[in-house]
Amino acid sequence: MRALLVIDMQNDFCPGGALAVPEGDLIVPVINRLMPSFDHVLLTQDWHPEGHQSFASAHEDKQPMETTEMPYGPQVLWPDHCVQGTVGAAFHPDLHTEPAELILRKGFRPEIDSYSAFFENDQETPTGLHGYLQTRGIEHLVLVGLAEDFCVHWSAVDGRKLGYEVTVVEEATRAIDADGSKADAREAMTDAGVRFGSTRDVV
Ligand code: VGL
Ligand code: ZN
Repeated sequence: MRALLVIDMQNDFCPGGALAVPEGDLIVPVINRLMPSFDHVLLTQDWHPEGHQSFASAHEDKQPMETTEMPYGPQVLWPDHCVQGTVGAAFHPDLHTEPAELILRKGFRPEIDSYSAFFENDQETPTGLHGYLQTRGIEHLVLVGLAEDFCVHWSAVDGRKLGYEVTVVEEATRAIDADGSKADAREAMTDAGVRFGSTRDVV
C-alpha cells in the first residue's frame, strides 16, 4: 500500500512568504491533481513556537542562512517562519487539504528543529509517523512538497532507513538551493535508494 506524503506546503515557503522557495507555489496544482490517485494522503506542517532555536533571531550575532552548532550538530539558522497560528504557517490556500487523513505537525519543540517527517534533527526523537504508517500497512511513500533540499530530502532518506519504498515526484517539489544544497540533497537521496519519478509514473 502506498501514500502521498505532502511536505510543508505552507504560505511561508511560497513566494511572498518568510522563507520563500522559488516557484514553490507552482507545485500546488500538480499536487492537487495527484491526490485522487492515492488512497492515503498525508500532510506535514512546519509548526514552530515563537523564538524557536532554528530562527536566526533567537541567536545573538547571527543572520539567516548562517549555521550554528546545536547540541545535536550543525543547524542552519532561518528567518522566522511557520510560527504557530500565523498566516505563514497555514497551508497554501489553493492546496486541497480535504483528502488528507493525517496532518503531522513538526518542529514544535523550542530547542530542536525537525526537517524530517520521521525524526527531529537529533535524528532520534520520533514524530510518530513511522508507527502510524506501520499500523496502517503503508509501505511505499510518494513524496512531494517543500523544500526538496531540506524537509523532502530528510523525510525521503529517513523513510528509506526505516525500510519504505520512496519516490520523489520531481515536478511536485522545489528547492531552496543554498550553497549547492539541491545537488547535495539529490546525491544523498540517490545514495539512500530514493527513486525520482514524474507524475505520470505515480498516477
Ligand atoms: C524547511 C527550513 C526550515 C522545509 C522547514 O520545509 O524544508 N526548511 N524549516
Ligand atoms: Zn522550519
